[in-house]
Amino acid sequence: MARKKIALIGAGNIGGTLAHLAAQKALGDIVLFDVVDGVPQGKALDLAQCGPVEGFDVNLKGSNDYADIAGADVIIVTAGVARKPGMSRDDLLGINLKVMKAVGEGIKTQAPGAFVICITNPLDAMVWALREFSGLPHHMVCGMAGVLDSARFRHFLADEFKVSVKDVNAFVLGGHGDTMVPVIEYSTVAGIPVPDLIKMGWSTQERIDAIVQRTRSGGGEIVALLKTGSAYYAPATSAIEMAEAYLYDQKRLLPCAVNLTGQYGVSDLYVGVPVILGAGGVERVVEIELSPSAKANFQVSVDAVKELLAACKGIDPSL
Ligand code: TXD
Repeated sequence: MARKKIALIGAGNIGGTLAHLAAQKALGDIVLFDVVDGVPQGKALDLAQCGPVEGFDVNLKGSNDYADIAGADVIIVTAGVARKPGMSRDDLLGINLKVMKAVGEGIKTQAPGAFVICITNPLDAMVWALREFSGLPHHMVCGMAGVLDSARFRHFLADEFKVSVKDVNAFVLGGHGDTMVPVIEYSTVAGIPVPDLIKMGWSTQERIDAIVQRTRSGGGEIVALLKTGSAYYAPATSAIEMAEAYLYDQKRLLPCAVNLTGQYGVSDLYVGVPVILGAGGVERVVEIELSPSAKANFQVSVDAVKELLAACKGIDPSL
């Protein structure tokens, strides 16, 4: 059987980390693509030289030519620019929208059968635009944010309860950003919901509220510390978890940004909800019962994503 092919569009901080993880896990041969000449080639060569030490023997190639992603099974997109001082959200939207157009067209011509995971921010709008530009079926295009946001929530909860992160499960819904919705009713330690743990005296509502808030601004906390960029280790490993679910038909239930067709009362919008990921891509959207407050928060999040899409359509009338 031929090896799988993993194409990584964008060879920046997350792209490089994705390539390293994908190589260590031998997910397939890897192509790192970027518009900057030399960077994907340099990273691919550097990473290939990890092979003899780490014991992986997948091929790694750096490229500036979309022809090299031809036939990819999985594509993970991190291409774009980050917000810089003085740049408005709309400026960023305009730039990354153009990037999604180029990437979407590259995917359409070279790898229309791929499963595509978008990471570029603003996530919920960019994954929607990437799907539009690529023309791929909706179930083959999704966005990574929920797995990362839940991982952050799980880390903070494990720290609070002084238990292993392995036993903490957490749910984060909605758009990626300040409006995300960490759902504490569905967040558990080995099956015990967080509200019960509060009743058991393991924590207080105030402390859990603070953790929810810290999760919402989890990305910003890291940007403030790094100063020159945003988080990349946890974002990369989160996207790899999604890629593995597809490649190995794991039927994982993971929070991903997917196109909704009426679920949760939402249509024609990419937003973070629990889904089953397997060999069929996004195989099923799982509709869970939300408390009135989670429902209200989810609506705020949906409205924020709608606003972003309206801005995208204003910038590019072809959408
Ligand atoms: O949860 C999430 N979804 C996120 C999203 C968590 C963290 C970071 N998130 C976003 O991912 C972040 O706001 C960025 O939009 C992306 C990528 O983050 P990364 O840290 O990897 O950014 P870099 O290091 O700036 O890398 C971006 C690369 C860089 O090498 C550019 O040269 C390249 O993208 N780039 C392009 N590649 C291909 N094609 C085009 N057009 C292009 N334009 C820029």
